[in-house]
Amino acid sequence: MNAREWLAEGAAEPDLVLLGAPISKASITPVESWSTPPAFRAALQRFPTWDAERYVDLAELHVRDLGDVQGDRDDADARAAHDRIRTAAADAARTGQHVVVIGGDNSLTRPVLQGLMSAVTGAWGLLTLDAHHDCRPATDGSRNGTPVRELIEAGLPGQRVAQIGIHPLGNAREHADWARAQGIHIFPLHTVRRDGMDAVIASAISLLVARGAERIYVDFDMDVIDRAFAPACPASLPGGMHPEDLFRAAHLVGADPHVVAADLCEVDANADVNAMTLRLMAATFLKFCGGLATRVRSRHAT
Ligand SMILES: [Mn+2]
Repeated sequence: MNAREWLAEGAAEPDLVLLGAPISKASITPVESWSTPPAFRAALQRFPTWDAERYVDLAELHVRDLGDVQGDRDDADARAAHDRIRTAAADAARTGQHVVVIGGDNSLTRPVLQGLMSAVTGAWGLLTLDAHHDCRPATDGSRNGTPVRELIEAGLPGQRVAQIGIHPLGNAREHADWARAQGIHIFPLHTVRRDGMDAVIASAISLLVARGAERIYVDFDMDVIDRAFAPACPASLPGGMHPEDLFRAAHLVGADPHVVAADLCEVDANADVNAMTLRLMAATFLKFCGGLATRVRSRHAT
């Protein structure tokens, strides 16, 4: 069984539900990230369900693909699609134990997390793997550069946000200053390289939990990866994170009991080169699922 067949299993009581959010109208640069969810599913066909490094079979995880929310291609802007995504995320949280959303551009993170917050009570925290702070002011509405600022301005405490992979040349000074002033825990790329990803993930999660986070949402903005490996991300940069570090992060957050949902976003399948970025996105999702499988394995065994 390949990973695409596994995703199509349609489990009655899913450990994980997947939702596609094919939107692109909120992107600051003109992109076609609406094209990614079906291409992502097709890329899964290239992978087995067996993770040899972690000795875990993803097939132990019961999964249901809920399909794609209606996107924004026929709309003037992303607002109506954001509302649909918010509702669909809340429904998804009532359907499965864990939720993964496949974008689409990064503006989806705000409606997805708000939908989850409305469906699942408790104090939420946000962990981003992103070259950017995404703390631009939403003066022109929700964009792919505004979700973290919008969430904080809507009440998410800045100290319950951690950001891993911030690029040295990826952000305007005023956005970096705003992020720091909110108390966001920032782990730039050079910190990942100095301390290693395992230590950074442990540190980020323990900081969020110490500030009261009971449930953690992980935003994988694929543009955290070096542009040489992620040509289909409009804002990926040279000198970015290497795939093996993102894979380590994805497994570790998947295995952490605080983590209940994630998104993977900012890939424009129509701009990809030889499916490089799509396969990177698919592998990141599978590493996350492998971490999750180590958790449900112990639950199914009891
Ligand atoms: Mn982003």
